[in-house]
Amino acid sequence: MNIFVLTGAGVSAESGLGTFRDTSGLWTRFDPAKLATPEAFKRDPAQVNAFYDARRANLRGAQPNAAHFALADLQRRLAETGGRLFLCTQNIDDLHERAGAQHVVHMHGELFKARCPGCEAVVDWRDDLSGARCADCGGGLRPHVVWFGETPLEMDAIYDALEEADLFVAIGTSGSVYPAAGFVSEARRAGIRTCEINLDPSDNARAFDERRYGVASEMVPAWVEDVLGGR
Ligand code: BV8
Ligand code: ZN
Repeated sequence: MNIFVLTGAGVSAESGLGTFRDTSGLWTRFDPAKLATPEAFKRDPAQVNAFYDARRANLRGAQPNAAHFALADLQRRLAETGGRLFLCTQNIDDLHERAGAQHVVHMHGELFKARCPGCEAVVDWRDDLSGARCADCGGGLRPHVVWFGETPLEMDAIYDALEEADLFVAIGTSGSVYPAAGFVSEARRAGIRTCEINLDPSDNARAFDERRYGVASEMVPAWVEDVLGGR
């Protein structure tokens, strides 16, 4: 069986990383228009870098939770039976990888990477980014993160994997950011079964055939057992 899983900030919420639109969500304390756009970075790189430096420090102290481990386990067990889990995340944390998941597709980039706008070099970066220079061309580095108005990464691979899936599952996402929020409609158009696992109904909940509500650390391990048990 080929399963396409899309995760959002809700899967990392119980690991202590902020979500975006919940009551205490990041975007309720910071205005994304001010921080997560190329214009914001151009206008005030120090402020944008400080925002990501704070999140990078938070991530260094965070641990994967049971939902991350269950998805890594699902990927291993599907591969053993000739199936595949395509794990696409909107998150820029590395908790899926730290839980053992492979080939994670970070469509919105990665917090522990930096990019040089000058020569497009992408480097691992776990510390503060403010004032950092590119080793190749000396240009100022930016977070390797996809901001609003920028093109998400690996879209061709994502749409190919969607076409080949038998099941599309969205976990811990509000369904409010495109093109990720549109994946469920693509899946339905391709006649693929869809399932939403979330704390509460997302903006596009009605598009899903099956919906399971609760915290990811409980819901995802239970769902993995169901989907592998063939129930
Ligand atoms: C693009 C990286 C063109 C930065 C992010 C009108 C219509 C359609 C599109 C647009 C439009 N107007 C503007 C657009 C485009 C725009 C967009 O969608 N804007 C929105 C606001 C309308 N999109 C873009 O600009 C994208 N680029 O469109 O390029 C294109 C299109 C197609 C093909 C090629 C080119 C780029 C968007 C990327 C922006 N970058 N992140 C950073 O992280 O700082 S987006 C940001 O929101 C986050 O990264 C996150 O990934 C994303 C989505 O948020 P969620 O992950 O869903 O998080 P949220 O807090 O919203 O929800 C959490 C959910 O978890 C909640 O439902 C909650 O109930 C649940 N939850 C909480 N706790 C738990 C839980 N669930 C389970 N257990 C728990 N414990
Ligand atoms: Zn460079």
